[in-house]
Formats: sequence, structure tokens, C-alpha cells
Amino acid sequence: MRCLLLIFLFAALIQTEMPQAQTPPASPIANVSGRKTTSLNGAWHIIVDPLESGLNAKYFRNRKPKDKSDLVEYDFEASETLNVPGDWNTQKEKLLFYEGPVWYEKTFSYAKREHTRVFVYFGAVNYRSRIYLNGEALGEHEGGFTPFDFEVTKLLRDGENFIVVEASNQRRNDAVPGLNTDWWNYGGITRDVLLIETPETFIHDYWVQLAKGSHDQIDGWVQVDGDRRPQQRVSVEISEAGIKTSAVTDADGRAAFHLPAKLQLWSPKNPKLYDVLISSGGDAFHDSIGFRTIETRGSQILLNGEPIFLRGISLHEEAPIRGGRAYSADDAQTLLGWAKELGCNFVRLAHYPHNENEIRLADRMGLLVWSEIPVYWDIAWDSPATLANAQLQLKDMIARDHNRASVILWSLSNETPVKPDRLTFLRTLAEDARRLDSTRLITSAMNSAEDDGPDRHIFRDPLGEFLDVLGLNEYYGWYVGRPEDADRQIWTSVYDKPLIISEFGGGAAYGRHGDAATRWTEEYQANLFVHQLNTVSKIPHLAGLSPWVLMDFRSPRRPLPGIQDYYNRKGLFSNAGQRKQAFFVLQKFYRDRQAHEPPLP
Ligand code: GCB
Repeated sequence: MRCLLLIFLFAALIQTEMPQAQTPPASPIANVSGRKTTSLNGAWHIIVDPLESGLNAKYFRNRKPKDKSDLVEYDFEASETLNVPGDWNTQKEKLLFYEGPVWYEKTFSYAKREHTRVFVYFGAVNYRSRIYLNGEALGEHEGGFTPFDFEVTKLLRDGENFIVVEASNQRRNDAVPGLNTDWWNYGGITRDVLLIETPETFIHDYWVQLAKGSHDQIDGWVQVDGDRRPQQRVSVEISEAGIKTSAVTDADGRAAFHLPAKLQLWSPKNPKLYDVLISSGGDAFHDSIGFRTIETRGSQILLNGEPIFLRGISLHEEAPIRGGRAYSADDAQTLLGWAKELGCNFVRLAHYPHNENEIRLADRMGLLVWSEIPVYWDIAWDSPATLANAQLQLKDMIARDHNRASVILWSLSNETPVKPDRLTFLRTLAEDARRLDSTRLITSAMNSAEDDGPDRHIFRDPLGEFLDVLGLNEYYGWYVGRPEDADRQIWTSVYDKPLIISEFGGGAAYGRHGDAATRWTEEYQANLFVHQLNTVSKIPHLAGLSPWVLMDFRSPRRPLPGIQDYYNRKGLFSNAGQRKQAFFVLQKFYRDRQAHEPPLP
């Protein structure tokens, strides 16, 4: 009896220690920009539904009264519209602070084609969505920054169709992120909506990258989807490098290949991309792929085998000047262009996966990328559903960008509290990330350095054991002490691993001037940067920096009138695109550093 009880207790312990993940759905279709698509962007009708009556009232049926006595209490056609992609908060003033469901509807016509499958693809909907086509449910999705798709081949009609989406940005304790963030909870269909056409059997995903640690071997696979997926011949061609190979898929539709390749390596100095043609049966498309290696050696990060210092900046996906969630190629161009002007070779894309167009631009511009999932501050560490949700967001982030040379770091989290259930959770994510992509480095941003005597700090967070690169956020001169105090601080780490100061910073309202001791002035912020750069340069394990933050961004936690006005003012740029004094301090620091760096191969 006692033995049984022990077994039961042990099983219960394992259950709580290692929550069981739900089986996640298949990853979204890769490389949508290389495929045949029809855009469903543009004006969508909307109904704001704060009391959540839409589901009971079946808004998804988009019903019209049958006759003059029929009661229907909604009418999409007569309702106002929102532009897709785009958040609702900045498109309609009355929705600036709105958190809850909004129903979207769009009517479109479509000419069906034989032997063609069609998928509806969403770049991102924040946060939870339910999708319906012609009155039928397609499915649900949770997670505000990763893509998803549903097959609609059978439900799609030749001629007129309507699609309805219920999007809700309601915050929840067990969601990812949880209840508290320091960014605006922009709701809505924030990225592109596309219909993707494919042959009946088609290439769903592929991996074409250098083998881990190798400069002259490509390791890859192609995953084919469809009834005829076994025994399909797939081929990969990089004509500029004289490479052409083919392989045959196994019973699951997967074909792996391994081949020698003589390639120019991708780097910030030479962001060389190759045109890669991938084909199988009736399916063929191109992608632009760069080839490089990324590893660590002790406290160094090695790009293509050589040490590199990451001259970086953190940024939110917030639209410069226009405001709201960034979505366009122009938005990405402005943000990354500013990072380049600052002297960066690296960007930390905080705190969630950014738009695919931004990562592809980083590939072209030669900016190294830290990409993160929104496991932020305290979340429901002991909830199996929360873990499954974070696992799915991680998997979809990696699936979307695993062919991008710019991405070198997958980040699991930001500033999470040190406690056992958090460690179990994040360790599971680290193991997932390593299994999904053994070629990139795994990191997290942490604020868990401990006091180690006066002005001494030691990093020994147990999470460090499961990471390749450690991210440390510290706010000397802003939340702790005065800027001058930063000079005396000594930071050490028990891990012989590269350390990135993933955040430091302070607030300044553009155009507000005073002496360097006066908060919110540009002089205060610039002085803080001088002292911070002085102190962090002395960290023995330092491999890079990504100060907080490129541009002012909206945050409901920042109400101070006349200064913050609901913006986090730690930007080096104002949200209107003006450069603050601290911008020039960091630019000079990066330029001087770069001048002393050995040239990269
Ligand atoms: C942090 C967070 C970041 C905040 C920043 C701040 O430590 O990681 O999301 O916005 O501090 O401004 O306080």
C-alpha cells in the first residue's frame, strides 16, 4: 500500500515538474513571399464586441434578414471598417485603450482552379483569434506574433466568399505574455492576410543551411505535404554556386540531403544572399538564403569562426512617425536604417517575434538578429497550457525564420523571476529550441544578477546553465542609483559564456533640456549612456550590447503628463523620429569600437 502511495506521489511529482505539452498543430507554410498568393489585405468591416455577444449571436454567419419581420441585430456591411494589416488602437481613437474582442469581416471573390489547394494565411493576429469561412469554423489560434494558416480548399466557393475573424486582445494570467507588459497591447489583424495557392502535393517547409560548424557542407531537408508525399523527387539548386542536388522523400514526405558547397559566407560586412530554387513535382519557388556559422568559445561569440562583438540596439515593432504596430516594408526600412546609422551590426527584436519582412531586411542589410518569444516577467509557470502555448510560439518563430542568416539568437524570455517552476518551464523551452535548431544560439534576457558585496554583482542565475549566451538587463542610473554610480559597479559571472548587456537605459523627452542631474532631460540620458558604456566595457565576459531602446514606444504604464503621455521615453529616437543626444553618444562609442575591430573574413 505504502509502495503504491509512493509511486502515486512520484508520478504526481513528475506531472507537476514536467508538464505535458499538448500536441501542437503543424507549422505554418514557409516562405509565403515566394509563393502564389492573393492578398486579403485592405478594408474589413468590424463590430466591436466588449460583452462577447458575437459568438452567441453567430456573427460568423454574416446573416442578412430573410424578410422584413426577421430579427438580425448586426450588419457587417453597414458597419465601420479597419485597415488590415493594422492595429485597431491607432486607427480609431475610441479603441486606443480597448481590450476585448472585435469581429472582422471581408467579402471577396475567388476563381477556383482544378488540382490546386488553397490556404488562408495570417501573418499575425493579436492575441487570440477564431476564423470562419462562409459561415463555417476553420479553427482558433493563440499567440499574437506568429503566423498560422488553415486549408480552405473545400470551403472556398467559386465566386463570392466571406471570411470572418474574431480577434481578441483580452489579457489573461495564463497567456503568453501574461497580464503585465511594458508595451501597448495593440489588438487586431496586425500582419498580412493571404490566400496561398499550392499544387495538391507541395513543399511545405525546408531547411537549407550550413551544417553545424562547417563552412563547406550544406545540411538540409525538404518537407512535402499532400496525399502523394512519399517517393517524391525534390531538388535544390543554387546555380550561382554551381550546386544542384536531388533526393527522394520518405513515407512522411521528408527528404534530407547533405552536400559539399563552396560559398561566400554571409556576414554584416558582406551580407551575401544566394538565389535558391527549391522544387518538387509541380511545385517550385525561390528563396534568398545566406550561409554562415555561429558558435561560442568560452566568452566569445564566433561568426564564421571569428570572434565578433555585437554592437546592438533593442527595438520594439512600433511604427516610426505614424505610430502603432509596425507592419510595412517602409516601417522596417526606417527602423533598421536607424540601427545602421547608429553603427550597429546587431538588433535585439524585443519582446516578441517581429514581422517576417523585418527579418528578411536584416538578412539583406547585414544585421545580426536576436529574436524573442513574449515570455515576459511573471507568467503562469505551473500551467501546462501556458507551457504548451509558449512551446508553440517558439516552434512557429523558429519555423518561420530558420533559413534566415541574420538570426543568430533565439531568446526564450525576458526578466523572469528566479524560482523552480520558472526554471522547469524555461529549461523545457531551451531543450525544444535546441532540438528544433541545433545551429543557432539560445539566450534569455535576465535581470537576476545578485549582490556580491558593495558595488559588486555576480550572475549565477541557474537558467544560465541551459543557455549558450547570457543576456543581462541592468538599469544603473535610472531605476537604481545615479548615472555616476554606474562607473563603480563590477559585474562578474560564474559561467564561462558570452554575456550581452541586453538592456540599460533611461528616459528623456526629446527637446527637454537641463543639467545632467535633471531627470527626463536629453542631458541626463546622454550622461547615463556615457557612464553605462564606461562600466559595461570592463565586463570580462562582454560579447555585445543592446541598450534600451531605439525609439520611444507606447506603454500604458507610462502616464506622466507632458513627458511620457503614455510613451516609454527611453528611446534614442523620439517616436516622431528625432535623434536625442544619447543617440550620438552611442554612435560615437560604436564607431570607435568598430575602428579598433579586426576585419571579419
Ligand atoms: C525592462 C524591460 C523592458 C522595459 C524596460 C523599461 O527591464 O525588459 O521591457 O520596457 O525595462 O523601460 O523599464
